Amino acid sequence: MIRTFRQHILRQTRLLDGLWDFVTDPGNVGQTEEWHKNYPSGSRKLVVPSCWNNELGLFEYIGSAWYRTYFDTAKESNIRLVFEGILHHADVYVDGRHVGYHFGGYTQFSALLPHLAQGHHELIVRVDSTLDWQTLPTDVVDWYSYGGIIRSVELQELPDVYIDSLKIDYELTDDQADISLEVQVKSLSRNDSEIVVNASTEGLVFPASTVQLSAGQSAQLTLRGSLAHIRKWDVGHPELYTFTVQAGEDDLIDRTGFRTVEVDNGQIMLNGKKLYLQGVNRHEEHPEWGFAFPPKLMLKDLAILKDMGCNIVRGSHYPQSQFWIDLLDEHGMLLWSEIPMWGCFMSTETLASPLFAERGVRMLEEMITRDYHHPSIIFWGAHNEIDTRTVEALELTKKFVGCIRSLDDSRLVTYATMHPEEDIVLSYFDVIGINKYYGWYQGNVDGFRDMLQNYYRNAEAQGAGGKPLVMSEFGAAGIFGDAGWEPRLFSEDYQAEVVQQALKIFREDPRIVGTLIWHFADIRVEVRSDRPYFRDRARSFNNKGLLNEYRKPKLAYRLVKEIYRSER
Ligand code: ADA
Repeated sequence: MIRTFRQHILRQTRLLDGLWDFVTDPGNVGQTEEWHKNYPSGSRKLVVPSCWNNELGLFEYIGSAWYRTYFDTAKESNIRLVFEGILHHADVYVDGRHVGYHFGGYTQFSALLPHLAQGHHELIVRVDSTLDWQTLPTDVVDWYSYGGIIRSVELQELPDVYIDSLKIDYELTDDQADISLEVQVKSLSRNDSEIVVNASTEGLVFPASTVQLSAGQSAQLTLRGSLAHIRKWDVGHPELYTFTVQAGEDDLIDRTGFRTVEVDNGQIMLNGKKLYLQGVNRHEEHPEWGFAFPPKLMLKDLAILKDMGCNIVRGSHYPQSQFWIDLLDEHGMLLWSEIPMWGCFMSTETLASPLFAERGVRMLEEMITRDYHHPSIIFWGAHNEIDTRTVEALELTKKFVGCIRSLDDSRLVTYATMHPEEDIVLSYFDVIGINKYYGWYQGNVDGFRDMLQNYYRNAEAQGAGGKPLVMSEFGAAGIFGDAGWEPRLFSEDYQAEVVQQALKIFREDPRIVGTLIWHFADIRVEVRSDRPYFRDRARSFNNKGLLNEYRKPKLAYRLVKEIYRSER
């Protein structure tokens, strides 16, 4: 995987990124003609990872496509293929055999091939970027419907007994951490085995444990230890601890940071101190790369966030790549992480769909399992702008929040509501996020004041009055370079005025604990002549970025920087 640090020294890994064969399949004939066995001739080459829509002639292509590459094994080996992100449906075939299916473009999955014979192997992936009313996101999204293998593909050679997962948990008492490591080991061996499991981190060697495994079985063990005088991870103080686990001939390296996050008296407390959140929403998107966002540009985006005075970024609206989250860990920047719930505000049919709910729960599980150790993540976001006035939303909320809390009780659970005045799910969350666009879709900026009073009344009535409130989205469109003497709609001046006035209102309200401006940079939007959506998106972009899509600052950026860097 593309991480900022090495996850294995013993386990052999290699990236399969590079030029793959690629052919689109608009009629879906590939399945009947069994392209997984007879890959069609005349295919073109495409770089993995990338989005195919960034290639000439494929800009508007939504549908299925077939990718092919090869890999060699020098001896019979246990192979695990790890796919970091494929938009959206993926079927994986090795040497003509179907070895896995996954839905969900922003979470990783793997295919396991025990005892794969020595030789030259063909890997084919059928990718389908089609979305509908039961997918996350749905087929109506305020971003571009990119398709493809958007993140890296890694090949791992596993020993016969290997580490399948690691979960690092800790309890903090002052500056002491009581740590437990839950290690899951699996055997692919045809014989019984006995292995020793060791683990260590800076200043601590865990007592080793011996595990007996019957052929083909798995086992879970917990290693415990305590560390005194720990350095806490905090905003701007990215203290990280690296854990190395070795099980027989396999190893796994991961990192975490020690910190607490909780709610007290209507405030968010990080390491026991009141936290005021200043941030933006950010899509991991760029017009040249789509969602296959290059690491080099991530570093620059992070530098821009820091320059602006942000301490948090919302990963709108899907799990971000691990490289980005590693960088946030390393720079002491907070993250709100969520699953791609978008397009469910128009009807409750989607919310009531069992398939939709099942997919959402699986995505939550995949996101939380993958990203559990990142200290930068303080919020899990359950959903965005669903119709939270309805019983369907209430039922889905119970499922999603129940799932999150069962997997992680060390972080806060939040969501973004567009119906704060009538919302009936407030009591399920630790922190409430409000998305409202006074000054853009609704009246003028002063409308925020009445809306907030109505929200507070609704929250009181539901027994949720004391919950911390974050303004999770607000803003206005401003076309880069359109500046003048007066703040006309769509000008940089107008956008700057809306954002500045809104921030003033929010910063004066003691019940608001943070602001996340929509949006970091302009993003490409799918505006199609045959559909009624997003017709106001000039240039086919959501122009509410403080920067344009090439990260050039607008007037609003400079004002926000001044505000975020000043005392409240
Ligand atoms: C919503 C949504 C964003 C974006 C924004 C806008 O609040 O969550 O993804 O679409 O509105 O620009 O209208």
